[in-house]
Amino acid sequence: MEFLMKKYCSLLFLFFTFVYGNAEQSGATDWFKNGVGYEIFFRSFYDSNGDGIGDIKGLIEKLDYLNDGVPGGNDLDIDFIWLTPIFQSGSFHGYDVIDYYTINPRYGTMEDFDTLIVEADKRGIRIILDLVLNHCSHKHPYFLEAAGDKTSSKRDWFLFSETNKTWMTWKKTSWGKIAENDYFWGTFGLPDWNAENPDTKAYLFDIARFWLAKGIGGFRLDAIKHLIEEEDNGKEKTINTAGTLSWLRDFSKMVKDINPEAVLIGEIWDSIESIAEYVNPEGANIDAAFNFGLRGTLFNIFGFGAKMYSKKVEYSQNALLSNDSSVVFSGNHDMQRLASEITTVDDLKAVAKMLFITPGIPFIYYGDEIRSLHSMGTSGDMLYRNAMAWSNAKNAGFTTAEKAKVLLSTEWEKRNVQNELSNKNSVLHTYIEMIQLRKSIPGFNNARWIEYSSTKDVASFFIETKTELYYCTLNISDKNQNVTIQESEIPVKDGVKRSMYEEFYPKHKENKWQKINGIKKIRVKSHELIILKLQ
Ligand SMILES: [Ca+2]
Ligand SMILES: [Ca+2]
Ligand SMILES: [Ca+2]
Repeated sequence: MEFLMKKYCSLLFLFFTFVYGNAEQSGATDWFKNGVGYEIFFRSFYDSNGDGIGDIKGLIEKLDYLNDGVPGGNDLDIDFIWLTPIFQSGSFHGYDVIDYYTINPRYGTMEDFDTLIVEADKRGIRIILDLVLNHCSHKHPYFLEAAGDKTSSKRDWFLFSETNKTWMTWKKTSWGKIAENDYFWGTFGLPDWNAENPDTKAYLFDIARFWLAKGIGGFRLDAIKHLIEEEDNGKEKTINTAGTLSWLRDFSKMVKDINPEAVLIGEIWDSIESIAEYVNPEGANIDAAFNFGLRGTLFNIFGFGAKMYSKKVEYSQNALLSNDSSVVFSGNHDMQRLASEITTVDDLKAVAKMLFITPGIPFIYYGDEIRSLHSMGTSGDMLYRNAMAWSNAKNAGFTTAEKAKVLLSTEWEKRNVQNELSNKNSVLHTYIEMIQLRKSIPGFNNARWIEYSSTKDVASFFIETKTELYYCTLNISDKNQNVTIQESEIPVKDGVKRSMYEEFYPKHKENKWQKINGIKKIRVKSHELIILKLQ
């Protein structure tokens, strides 16, 4: 009950903060700021009761694969899990919530959820819930009431219009027709909340309070840049508005007042400059946001080249000011799977190395670590929200049902957890090794990346943590390459010129500090990562 205990301690902490000032506050989210995350598309992870749909008990059964509670070993040692929506909803994906206080009965009960929190906590894992604040289901009782009666007190909880006004999202109107001269605003076709209405705001805040009281680690804020729409002189602004930023600043304060350890991660699918507004304390003041630009470059790294990736990391860290507000990720439920683009095992390993040597908060999209492919089919989100492949048993070991109610991934007979675990040279073992490597460098998530001499084939850069300086080189090409470090070009750290190096990764038994005299030449083999620690 490690962090459930901490919950009570944090109340004490709040008291002392009040009395003695907030000098210690910065450590409250260290579990997140130093951690590694994993996204689960909930209904596709593991089915415990044979109905063909993934569920909470299924996730509990598989927690040891994610983190067995003992540092090291053949598990991923991840620190937090983002679950796609688990609330009562009317769809496959769950982003259209009907009741924010009820677990989708397909997934289990509230008791199951409470057990999940306890079982996760035993292993040092925190649960991050997907919270959809922008919109709800057409079947949400408040929307039914508001749409059915123009005099309803819930009418002002949504945005209605008598005309199909000109507001646009994605170059088309998002006004949905209810009846003649009666339209509702729905960015995604689902009714947007009028989040600015104080009653609606209080309702949405209460939902967060309820789940925080259950001991969750925080929220992933879905589609949050669309929260509040503004109109000025007849000209609409539907994304990244000042209203959205200030609403979130209030929301963040409420969350931190309840639990200073809880975190908020924004889905702002936008430029790095727009994302920066959300993590800025003067802006939305949330803890972190998904770095979509960086993921795009990682996905296409063999086209763009290693140098462009390195430049992009630098650009992003300069815009965000601090890397520990940048979520770097292998993919998510809205994107092409990594292994569909990057086809060879060696290339996938190189990409895993790049991901885990990038400062920020890393997230793995479930299945990317076992090279999961899309399902066969022509289109649709279900193709990459497919069943986790656990073994080469029936239905990839996902369900004992005759047929899974989610799609199975292509080549699951080969690409599954059982096979990847038993093969020491697998991509999964590279993920495990890279996570361990990352955790062996304290403060890595918030380190600075200093581009040095990258080329299209090789990323060569320095990593500067609070206390240490490392030189890293990663060859993403099929050929061996030579790189050099000029002693005179090593960055000065804390006023000290460093020129001694130790082979940090891979580690060698005969490892001794050596001097770089003038120029050090390094041969970096195809797909190899080398890290030197400098002093
Ligand atoms: Ca089930
Ligand atoms: Ca472990
Ligand atoms: Ca909205």
